Amino acid sequence: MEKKKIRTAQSGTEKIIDSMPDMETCFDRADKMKPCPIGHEGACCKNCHMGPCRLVGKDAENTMKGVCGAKLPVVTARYFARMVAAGTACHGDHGRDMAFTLLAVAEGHAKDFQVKDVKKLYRTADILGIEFEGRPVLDVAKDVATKILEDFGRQRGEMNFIKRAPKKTQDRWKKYGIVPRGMDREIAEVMDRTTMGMDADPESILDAALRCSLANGWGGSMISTDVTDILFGTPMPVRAEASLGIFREDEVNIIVHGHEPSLAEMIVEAVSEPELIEYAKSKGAKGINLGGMCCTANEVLMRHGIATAGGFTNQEPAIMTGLIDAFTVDVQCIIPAIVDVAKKFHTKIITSSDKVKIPGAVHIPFDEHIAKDQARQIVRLAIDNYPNRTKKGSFITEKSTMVGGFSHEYIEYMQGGKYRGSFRPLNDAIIAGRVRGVVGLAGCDNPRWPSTGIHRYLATELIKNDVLIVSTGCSSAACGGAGYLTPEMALENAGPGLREVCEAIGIPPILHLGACVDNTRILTIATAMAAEGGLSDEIGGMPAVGIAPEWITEKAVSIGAYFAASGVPVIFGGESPVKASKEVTRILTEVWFERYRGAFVFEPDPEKMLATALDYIDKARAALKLKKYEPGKFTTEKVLMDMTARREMKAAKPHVGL
Ligand code: NFS
Repeated sequence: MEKKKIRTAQSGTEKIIDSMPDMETCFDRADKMKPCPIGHEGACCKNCHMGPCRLVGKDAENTMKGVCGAKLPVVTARYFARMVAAGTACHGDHGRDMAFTLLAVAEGHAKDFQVKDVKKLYRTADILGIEFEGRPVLDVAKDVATKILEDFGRQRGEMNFIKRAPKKTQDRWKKYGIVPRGMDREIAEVMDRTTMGMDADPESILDAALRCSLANGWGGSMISTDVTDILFGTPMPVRAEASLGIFREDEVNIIVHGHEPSLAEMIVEAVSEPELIEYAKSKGAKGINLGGMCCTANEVLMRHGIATAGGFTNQEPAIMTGLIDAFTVDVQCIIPAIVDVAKKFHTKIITSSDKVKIPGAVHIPFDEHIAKDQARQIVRLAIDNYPNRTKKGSFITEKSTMVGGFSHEYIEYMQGGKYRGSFRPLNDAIIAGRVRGVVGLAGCDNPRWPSTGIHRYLATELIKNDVLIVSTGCSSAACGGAGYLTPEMALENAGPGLREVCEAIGIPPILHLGACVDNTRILTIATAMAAEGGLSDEIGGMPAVGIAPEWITEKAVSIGAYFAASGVPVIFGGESPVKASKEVTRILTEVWFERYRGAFVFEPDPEKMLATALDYIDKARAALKLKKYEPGKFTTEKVLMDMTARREMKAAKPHVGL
């Protein structure tokens, strides 16, 4: 008998796909569509109409040229750089939209939104050199929005948040000429350089790619994180649920999917309005149930405890439950196939951005001036659709509890309370060998192998090895759905040192930091750890690694590049998209490590990913002259700030959910 193919590590998702063998999903398409072996490894150039040129064959690196004469390393470097530019554009636009919303709020055009976190606004104003003491909040907000909007169109100079990086890290960027000027300029320049007849030096092309990526990490994405916190609140730990089991049979189910939380925040408010709940009851439902997908899910989960239905590969299976009345999408990672699946059910797909239209969906373009009314319109549409639901009951019942919402501010607070918050305990735990190192587990879940499976494998193995994990994007949905984002996970699965730290502070061994733009929270944490002392005095050299084991998007490549440039080695799963060129591979791994102390490594084998991550961590420990990591053997007896000690410190900040 032929062995059944496992499509995903999520049992609920697997069950729903199995129950509808005639329904096509991304897993079927991934089976049918074999990747083009030439493009897959970066050996195809289609940047002009003399081609596409395929630079393959024996010793292609040295012998093959495109019609224009471009050699293989140039072609491969261009391909990588263009992925970075596209990813930066995507995250950058997200930051731009958030900044425009803040400006609209400050100018009084977006009455449904407020500045919810005034302290964060002041902190951001302070970083930007904007006076805030004694000034009206909205005046400060206007200045902040105006100043950060300059980052997109600036032609010369430096982007505003570059100065947030440790001095040594900045010095490296200056030395190698990769300080970004303005986001739009860096994207345009990569596109320019990589057209036919332009830059023919792979190293120079890749420098431009790094500069562009920094415009994302220390620009677009960081702006997005900060403005989202300013408008909707800086996250604190909160309990939520995860997986396809979150839908309720007797309630109106609404999903918010995508990345930008502005409309989703309004929907969160609308679903608890008594009139709308009454309206739902008038249609026979017991209430309204809101859930999220992908990064919009992370945004509303962190701030409101809204459940997540999962990450990228759960989009179609979610609709296949037959229980979703309205599936609202904003921008990014929205697969057009959802409309085809929805046609077989009663689910209404609603697009809300003029940048994302899908034929067959209802289009309600988001307008911040009337945001709450639009949210109500969407909720009503879902309620009106509820009686059309034909599916009775649900056999997807498994769901996990999770704790999410560890902003970098909260992580600092939890290590000492409001007045003594710092990164000292974490640094000390690393120095002592209780915590071997830190891994940022991030990125997508991919239908090309049992989706979420590599996240699960790495998560469990890393914490067993006393590695603290910070998790973002669909990786946090993967871990959340597996039940890993709980303090109990530390007790049951973490190594002895990490378990002790987690128990003392009362945290899970995997901290949910938010959406993919919130990878910038990791940069902020690493910067704070460098400033705290005792480890590296720059981001490079920390016992820290980033892993995106199931990455899919160009955004992921841009993120990986800005981590590498900032000094963090990153390991990406799957076959390398630059495999065709040894020279490009050498630059990404060896040259970048030498210059920036970060690197971009592609490794398809999960066990080798783990080994490579631990190797980077152990080598960084050795270079810092820290004690060699040995499980259960710690060097110092420093007392961690435990829960009792923290309670005694009269912390004024509420402690939600833990
Ligand atoms: Ni990140 Fe967020 Fe998920 Fe991948 Fe897409 S949702 S921005 S790109 S698929 S992690």
